[in-house]
Amino acid sequence: MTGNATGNARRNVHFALSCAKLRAMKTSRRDFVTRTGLALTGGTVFKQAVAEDAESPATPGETPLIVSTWPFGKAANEQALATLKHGGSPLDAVEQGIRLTESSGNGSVGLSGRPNAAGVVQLDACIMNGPGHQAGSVGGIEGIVHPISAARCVMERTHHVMLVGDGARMFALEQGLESIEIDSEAKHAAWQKARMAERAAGHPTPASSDNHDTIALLVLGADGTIAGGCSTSGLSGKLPGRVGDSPIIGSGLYVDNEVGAAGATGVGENVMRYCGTFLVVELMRQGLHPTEACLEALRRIARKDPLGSALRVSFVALDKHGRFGAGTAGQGFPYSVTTPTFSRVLTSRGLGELKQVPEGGNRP
Ligand code: SD4
Repeated sequence: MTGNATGNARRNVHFALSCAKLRAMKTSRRDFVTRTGLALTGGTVFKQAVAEDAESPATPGETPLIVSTWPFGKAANEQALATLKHGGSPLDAVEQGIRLTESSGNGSVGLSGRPNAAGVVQLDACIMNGPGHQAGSVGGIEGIVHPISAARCVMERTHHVMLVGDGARMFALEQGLESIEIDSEAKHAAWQKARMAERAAGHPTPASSDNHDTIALLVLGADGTIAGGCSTSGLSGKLPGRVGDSPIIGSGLYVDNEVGAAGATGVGENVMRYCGTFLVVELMRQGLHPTEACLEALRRIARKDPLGSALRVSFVALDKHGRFGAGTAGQGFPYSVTTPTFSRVLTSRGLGELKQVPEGGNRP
């Protein structure tokens, strides 16, 4: 579903953002050293001006602090910051930031994301609120414009944590969330056409392991509360019904208000077998800096996994003290960091070289 097609589709009522009180924000300045480095996204190596997180101060930082995956996370971070400035809570900020990505025409997030093997876009999302350790999630949801808002509704309006498939869609419709009609036949035809065009152009087919990205967005509020969210269309060409790590609490996302938060992007099968973000947060609990926690979690997974460090997995993290970081199993991955005085795409440290390898999972 393209942005245009979304625009043409029939829409239902918009989700109303819940209200929250204005929080004071500190505005201390921090210097970041920038340099040129290599970054890897979707299997493509590119150059950009970056600041390596190894150079960011390890002292308690400026808040609010917003950290997210990939360069497209920067706009989401800035939306999240604006939400906080207008009196929203960290949870509101997470939702609004991710909603921006979901409706931006992003090729891997929202209805403009990657279709599955049947040509249908099935979306995964989850959200967590530090206070009360609340969580909500939707898996394999179809035709809902903002899965992150559906996840929030699950969290706030049901006794459950996760809804999937038709049940998730029916719930989202009942909640009045923005939706489109599902015309699987038309979608399938459009997908086939796009696939043939991609093949003719020599680009990767939708079934390629390089065609997937996820927004995971973490917010540390000025009041010290933490929230996080994650949203994706998942791996392109995935089996219908496949659910990745992104909506799984402790895999694609984990928030512990006493410690910090972590989010994941990459091949979900290589995250969800290890409770990846739970592991990152637990390592931060033991005192590791967010960068080191991300890298140590990746090392542990790599020691066990048949793929070794060729996992195609990256983590972002922040802690209660306002420190942040990221790590990747490859050569460095771009992630976005925003505070009231700073908003930039940085490049993480990595375990090593990225190789073109199978996706992994149970049958690597
Ligand atoms: C998934 N983790 O569905 C997601 C996809 C992703 O970068 O993050 N790709 O497996």
